[in-house]
Amino acid sequence: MENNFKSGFVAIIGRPNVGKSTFMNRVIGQKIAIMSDKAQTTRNKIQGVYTDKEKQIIFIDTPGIHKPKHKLGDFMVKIAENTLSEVDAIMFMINADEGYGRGDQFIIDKLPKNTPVFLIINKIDLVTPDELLPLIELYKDKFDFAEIIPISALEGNNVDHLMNVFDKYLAEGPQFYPEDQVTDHPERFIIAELIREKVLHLTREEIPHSVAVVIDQISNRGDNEKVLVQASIIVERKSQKGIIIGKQGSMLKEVGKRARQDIEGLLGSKVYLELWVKVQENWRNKPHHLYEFGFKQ
Ligand code: GDP
Ligand code: MG
Ligand code: K
Repeated sequence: MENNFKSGFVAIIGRPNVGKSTFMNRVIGQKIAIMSDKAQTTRNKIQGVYTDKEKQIIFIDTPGIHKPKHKLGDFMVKIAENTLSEVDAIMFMINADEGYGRGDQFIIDKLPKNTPVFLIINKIDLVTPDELLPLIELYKDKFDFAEIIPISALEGNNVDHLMNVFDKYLAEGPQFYPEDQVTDHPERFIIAELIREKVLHLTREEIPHSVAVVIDQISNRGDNEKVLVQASIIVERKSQKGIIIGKQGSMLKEVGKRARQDIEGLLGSKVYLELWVKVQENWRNKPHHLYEFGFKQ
């Protein structure tokens, strides 16, 4: 079994209300229902982890690319684009009973050419096959989709098929998350991602995307039910450390302030956040660090 185990990251994108959360809840199942409830109330990236005997898929949400009407900074979109080019596959979800819209064009324009994109036509329970075919033809012209798969996330039609199709696109890889730890581990990962996001937002071009965040500890402080989160921001060079700390610690303070607000939203409690910045040269080439930081190669 261990020999051929596959794993990978899949980004889910699409306009609001196309059924992304419904799909996640169906695929992830009851085990992390509580977790996915939380995920919907926040802007975090990790939506859920699917594990079976043969594979593990980490589904990632890329919020920056969801909101074409929003006044997004170029930088936010860039983060989303980078995420899209780093994953193993992209699920671009559309609504079977809605036509092609500007929101869809916005997303299609941002799709990378080097990552397989699945067009997922959701809510097929609402349409007839006659209505489905013209929609498929329309989208076929817009982009070179690796797969076009109609599903009903609500009723489950064709979802098993979709999960099998992923096998073709995943490489052999480790089980990043223990099967029975899905409620706990993703939370740590999400918190790390939230902190990393703030670093990227605030530091702009000077800091490459090679920044990693490790959660050292999450515990109850005992006073006022505050949760203590201790985390390290890992960079590759000393100069980067200086930038992240900022003048008299001002940058790190701002990162901490913004991250704390998001983490409080995620956990639903007051948070005391302690951040350190550490230099770890060349961490990207060390497999055990990749695992620890929740990255894939
Ligand atoms: P998200 O914003 O993309 O995460 O969309 P949600 O998962 O929150 O779904 C938006 C609405 O569409 C909800 O009312 C869902 O019940 C509904 N929905 C999702 N998938 C399906 C489906 O396959 N068929 C039908 N009929 N409704 C669906
Ligand atoms: Mg949702
Ligand atoms: K969502």
